[in-house]
Amino acid sequence: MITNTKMISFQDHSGELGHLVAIEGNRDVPFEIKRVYYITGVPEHVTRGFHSHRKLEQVLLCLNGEVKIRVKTPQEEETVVLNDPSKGLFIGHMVWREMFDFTPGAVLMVLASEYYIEDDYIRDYGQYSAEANNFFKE
Ligand code: T46
Repeated sequence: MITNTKMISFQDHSGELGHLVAIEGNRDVPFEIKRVYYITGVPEHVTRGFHSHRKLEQVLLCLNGEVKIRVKTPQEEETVVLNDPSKGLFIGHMVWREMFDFTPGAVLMVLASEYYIEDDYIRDYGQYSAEANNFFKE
């Protein structure tokens, strides 16, 4: 996995009655969960994201269907396929992300370490490269 990302496996309580996955802040994910949001109904060929966060940490889970997440730093790049609701992609500070190839009916749920703050976003790749080169040098 590239710097500041990792896969997290959650315990899946499966049985004849179906699946139950429980996620506890500061235990199953490495932060207190302050916000949850989900993305649905993304048309084919649409790519979302194209930004990084300075302070925000998140875990992305695909609860239904499949979605691909491209994560990058100025030095590294990887595409992670999310299609198992018991596995989450942790994305830490200063990692650029793009979400694409949503299958019809895909549900992308995101657990976030902070409330929504637009100033935490870096949406321009040139600005991101400059800040990230500095950040990863330290
Ligand atoms: C991320 C990826 C995985 C809010 O008002 N509150 C919120 O909590 C969020 C997440 C978004 N918004 C508003 C801001 C925009 O007007 O919803 C609109 C769409 O947000 P955005 O274009 O940033 O959505 P994505 O899918 O490109 O990115 C989102 C998150 O914003 C981002 O933090 O890491 O999902």
